[in-house]
Amino acid sequence: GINERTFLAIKPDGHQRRLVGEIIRRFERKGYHLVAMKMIQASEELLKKHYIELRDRPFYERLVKYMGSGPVVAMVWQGLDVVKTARMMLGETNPADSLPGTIRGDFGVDISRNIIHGSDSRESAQREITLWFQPHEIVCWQDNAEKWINE
Ligand code: DAT
Ligand code: MG
Repeated sequence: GINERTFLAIKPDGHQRRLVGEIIRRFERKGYHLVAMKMIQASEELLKKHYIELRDRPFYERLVKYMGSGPVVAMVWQGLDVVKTARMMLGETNPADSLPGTIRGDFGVDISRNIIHGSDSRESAQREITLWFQPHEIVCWQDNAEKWINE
C-alpha cells in the first residue's frame, strides 16, 4: 500500500564500517519517508524476540550475540510497497548471492555479517516496529516532496 511501513536496522558491522550515512542516503534518494530512527545497544531479550522464528537454527545464538555486540541503527521507513522494495534494495540474505547495486551486494561478503536487517513481510514489519519502537517514537510529518514521488 501507499502508506506501508517497514522496519530496517543497520547491524553492528554496518555501524562499525561507517555505512550509516550511505544506507540512509539510499532510502532518502529513493523517495521513502523516514518516520522513526534511533541508535540502540539492543538487549539480548529484545534480539531473541526479534529473531524468534530462527530460534531452532544452528546460528541463532551467534546471531543474537553479534547483533548485541555494538549499536544498531533502528529505523521505520514509509512509502509505496516499501516492505518489498526495501528487501530488493538490501539484496539476498547471503551477500555472495546479492547483485551489485544492492546494499549487501555492494558492501558485504559473509552471510553472518550482512550489514542490515529488513522486514520480510507486512506482518513481520508490524511485529518488528512494535517490538523496537514505542508509539510516541513514530513521527508523522508533512512531506512536501510527496507529490513529486507519488502521483
Ligand atoms: P534476512 O536477514 O535476509 O531476512 P533471515 O531472516 O533468514 O535472513 O536470517 C536472519 C539473519 O540470520 C541473516 O540476516 C543472517 C543470519 N543468517 C541467516 N542464515 C544464516 C546461515 N545459514 N548462517 C549464518 N547466518 C545466517
Ligand atoms: Mg529475516
